[in-house]
Amino acid sequence: MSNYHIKQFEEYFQVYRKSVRNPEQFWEEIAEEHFIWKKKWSNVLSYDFSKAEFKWFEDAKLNITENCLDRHLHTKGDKTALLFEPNNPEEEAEHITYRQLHERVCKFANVLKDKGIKKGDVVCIYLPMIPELAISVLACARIGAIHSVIFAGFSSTAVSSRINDCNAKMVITSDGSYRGSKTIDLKGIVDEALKDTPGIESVLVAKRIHSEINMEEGRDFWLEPLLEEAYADCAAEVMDAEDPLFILYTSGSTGKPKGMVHTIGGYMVYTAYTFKNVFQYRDNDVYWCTADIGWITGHSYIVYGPLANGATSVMFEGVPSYPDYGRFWDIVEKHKVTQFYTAPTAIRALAKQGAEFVEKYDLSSLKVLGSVGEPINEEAWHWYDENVGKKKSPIVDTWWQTETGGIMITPIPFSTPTKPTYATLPFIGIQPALMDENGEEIKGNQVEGRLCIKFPWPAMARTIWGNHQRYKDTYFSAYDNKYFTGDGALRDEVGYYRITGRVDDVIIVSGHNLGTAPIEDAINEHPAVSESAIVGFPHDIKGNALYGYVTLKDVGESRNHDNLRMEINQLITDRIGPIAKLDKVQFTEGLPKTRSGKIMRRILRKIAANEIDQLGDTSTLLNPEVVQHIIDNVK
Ligand code: 6R9
Repeated sequence: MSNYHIKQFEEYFQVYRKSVRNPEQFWEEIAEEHFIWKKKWSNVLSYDFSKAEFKWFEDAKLNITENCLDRHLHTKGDKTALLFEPNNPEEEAEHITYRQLHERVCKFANVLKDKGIKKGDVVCIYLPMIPELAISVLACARIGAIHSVIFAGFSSTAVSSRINDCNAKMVITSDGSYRGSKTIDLKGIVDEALKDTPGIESVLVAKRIHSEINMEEGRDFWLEPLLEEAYADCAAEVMDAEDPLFILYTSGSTGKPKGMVHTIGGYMVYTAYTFKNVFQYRDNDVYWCTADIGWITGHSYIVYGPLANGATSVMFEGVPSYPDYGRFWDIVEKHKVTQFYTAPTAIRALAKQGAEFVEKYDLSSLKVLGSVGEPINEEAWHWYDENVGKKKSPIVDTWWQTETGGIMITPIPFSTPTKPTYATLPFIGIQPALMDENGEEIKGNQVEGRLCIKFPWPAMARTIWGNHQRYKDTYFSAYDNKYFTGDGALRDEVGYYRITGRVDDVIIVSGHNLGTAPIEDAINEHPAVSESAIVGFPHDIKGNALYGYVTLKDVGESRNHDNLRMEINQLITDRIGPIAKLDKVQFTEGLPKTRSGKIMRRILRKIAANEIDQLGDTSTLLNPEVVQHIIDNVK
């Protein structure tokens, strides 16, 4: 018997030990007993850290949508699979049963086929949080097309660079989206992006806001009439466990987007297994993850993990502040949500509004609260615990990444005693290690270091699309035989982990990972800018906000600085999206550099955080005098 559902702390330790003593046997049992395969694997795991090659369930054949949909039809056909809560609370929520979802996915899959999409083709999805987003993701998986979802807050330039990077043939979008009281012209953004994407053959457009949009003859098609005519049955393509399921872009240390590739078999097994245990999902529960499907959290824990377990998964189109700051709690009460999974930035924003927005609603249905995306600070943790969980619902602070595919370090609710700001213990099968600056593993407790994982796990990303070397360099070169996460962490006296934050060039703003390089590239495009450096600084709600240090060319010196600031932020909005805008821009004569010409961000970070007494040694700089100049002119 496999250990699919862990219910006690003692059991966690037993299963954990089993999973690391013999990982292959452990994962084989889970995979065999809880999923449907068309053909079994010849080998559970083969790997080579030095080549960054990892294969799970090699030669096995399956289709993930049969595991997420077809197999539930007999037992749960009439159960709600997706519960869609629209932006406008006056609009009725939509309960999509497993049977209906199966039919809608099949129809959508047939539309994709009609438009020439085949197994292995890449389809970009640029949609708001409406049912068509989940349905189109699953429709791609049904026919073996690779989905590449682009968060619908990205700009046209970001969209076109992602489309071109993965050679997508099709874009799926909508006429627009609702966001609180605003509407966004998504199709207009796509039109702009497609000026520069020769590979795109067709665009499918879902109707959402009923706005007048441009439809290009022969390229753009309204989705609804095609779906109406489509046949409601579509055989699931037989896929290899190691075929790509999707590409999802994440920020890196260069301006080029990093398309993380996840494959089917291992991802399915791991997301399903983590979902079941981290949320302790039971049959009649209503689970809600507030993330957008444009991020990994939505892929793994709105779509695949929940559906593979036959769960009811809420999909919310709107924002936490509309029509007021009680909206999340209104939804919890209305749908009797049992598990609620959100991000610290949302918790902080809601906490700031005061308790009256929470107190108005009956939150007694809640059993488990989750947090993801960035470290949760102590104050936010307690607010969540007291006001939302009423000190009865365990908080699972789940640490993981786009690259890891699923949750890696987390409490198991009702088993692991929680501790504020600690993600606690590794999930089953996960072997963390803390490394020092010399590349040695730091053993024992009450230590701090760089977080690595020293054994493969089923949901790890397999490569970066079109650039395996970059995958190897980024994740497997810092330390031998280990995956390097880019995060720092500490391990306390009992072995609990606390993630301390990024140790690389990624800054997490409101839970969104932003690479400094692409933002600096955008700023440097401004004709008056000579050089720039971005750092994060603490922010009440966003966690971090962006501080830009910019040096100007001679031509810029005389320009009005406020105008320049606006132009710089406009460039960032155009190239990346409004999420990457700078809160502060300081114009400076120079940037502190090492003798090898590297910008010393450590110093800039301290200045931005107003910790000028902690600058450390600046004497080794090439230009130490510039530091005082920057301090004297802090924005
Ligand atoms: C799932 C997701 C990954 C980065 C990660 C880390 C930060 C995520 C966290 C956390 C502290 C947590 N992060 N969860 N830090 N505690 N519970 O967010 O993926 O968007 O790729 O971000 O987010 O820095 O390395 P992704």
